Amino acid sequence: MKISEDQIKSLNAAKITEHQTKLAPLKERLELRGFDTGNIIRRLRSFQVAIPSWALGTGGTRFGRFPGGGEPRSLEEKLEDIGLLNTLNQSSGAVSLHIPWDIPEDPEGTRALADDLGIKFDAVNSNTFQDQPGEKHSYKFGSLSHVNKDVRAQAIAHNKEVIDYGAKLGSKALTVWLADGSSFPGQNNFMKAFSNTKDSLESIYDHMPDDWKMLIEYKPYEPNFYSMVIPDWGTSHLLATKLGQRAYSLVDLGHHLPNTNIEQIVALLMHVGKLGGFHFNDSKYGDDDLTVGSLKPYQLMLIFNELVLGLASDPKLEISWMIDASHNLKDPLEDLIQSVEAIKIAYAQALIIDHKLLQMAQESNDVTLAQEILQDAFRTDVRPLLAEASRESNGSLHPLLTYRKLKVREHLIKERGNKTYSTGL
Ligand SMILES: [Mn+2]
Repeated sequence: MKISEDQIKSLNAAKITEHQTKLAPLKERLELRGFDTGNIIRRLRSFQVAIPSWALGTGGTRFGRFPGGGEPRSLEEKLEDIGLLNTLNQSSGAVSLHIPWDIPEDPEGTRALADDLGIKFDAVNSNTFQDQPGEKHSYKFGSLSHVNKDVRAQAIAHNKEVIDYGAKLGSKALTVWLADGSSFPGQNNFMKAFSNTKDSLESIYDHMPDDWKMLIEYKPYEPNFYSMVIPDWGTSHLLATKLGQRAYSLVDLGHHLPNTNIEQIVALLMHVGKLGGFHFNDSKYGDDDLTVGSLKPYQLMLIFNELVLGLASDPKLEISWMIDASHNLKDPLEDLIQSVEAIKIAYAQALIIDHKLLQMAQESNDVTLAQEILQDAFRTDVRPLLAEASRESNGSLHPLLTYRKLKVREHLIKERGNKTYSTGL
C-alpha cells in the first residue's frame, strides 16, 4: 500500500481552518515572548527518529503473544511500513536494522527500496542474547564476556558481520546491547567478565570503518537478575572511554532503576562528549517498553531540555535517535505514530523554554521561578507547531486520524492476510 500526497493534501484541506485557528494565537504568544516560531518549526521538520525493524510487528511477553493482522512478513514489507509512517508524519525517515532478525540478503535491492521510500539506515543492532540455528556455541552463559574464548570469538565474529551488512546499506553505527551477566552470586568473576567484554569490544571496534561509531547500551537487570556486565551509564562510559573516540554511550529510557534522574545522565554524557545514541520508550516499573510519553511526558521534556542545551553548546553533536518499544496491545503503526508525536511534543516544549531567564533564576537561586519556567513550557499545547511542521513537509496535520481515515491497517490485512508473523521480539 502507498499513501499519496494528494490523499494527505485533501484530508489536510478539510482541517486547515481549524488548524490555523489554533496555530495563530500560539505563534503570536510565543513571538511576543521573543521566540522565533519559524525556527522552531524548521527544527521540528528536520528532526528524524529511526524506527527499529522489529517494531513493525506485534510484540509479546514471555507469557504470550497476540499478533494483529497485516504484519510485515519480510524486511521489504517492514521498510514499506516505515515508508507509510514517514509519509504521514515526515519524521520517521530512518530504520535501525536488527541482525539476524532482518538480514538484508540483497543489500543493493534493500538499499534501492529504502532510497525510493526516502528511508536512511541508522545504527545496526547485533544480537548475542539468543542462540541462532546452526551456531556452534550457545550464549546461555554470556557472549562477549564468556569464560570460554571460543564463545567470545563467535560473538565477536557476529558483531563484525553486522558491521559488514550495515556498511553495505550505508549505516554508520553499531549498537551493542549485551545481555551478559549473572543471575546468582558467585556465578561470575566481575573483573574477568568486564575485562573479557572490553577485549571483545576492542576487536569489534577495530573492525569498524573509520567513519563509524560504536554505541554501547547499558541495562541494570534482565535477563540476568543478579548482575549485568554493563549495568549502568558509568560502566558504558568507562568502556567507551577505553575503546576510543568513536565509542559512545547509548541511553535507553527503560534501562534504569526506578526514579533514576535520566536527564542528569544525559547532561553529563553530553558534557564529556560521549552521548551517542538514544532509545525512546516509557515505563512504570522497569524495561516496560511502553509508548513514548504515555506515562512520564514531563520527564521526557526535562530530558529534551538538556538535549536542547547540549545541542546549543555543541552544534556538531550527532545523536542516533531510535524508538525502542514493544507494542503488545496496540496496532504497531498507531503506537509508533503516537511515540513519534510524543517525542516531537517534548522537543517543541524544550524549544520554548526561556533558557536566558532560566539561567538567571538558577544564578539567583530563584527555585520557584525555575520551576515556573519549565512548567510553563510543559503546560503549553505545542501540537499546532507539530502539525504545521508536518504540513510544511507534505505530511499530515493529524497522522493518527489520517491513518484511520485511510484504513491503512485494513488495506495491509487485505494485502498480507490476517495471520502474518513478523520476526522480532
Ligand atoms: Mn534499547
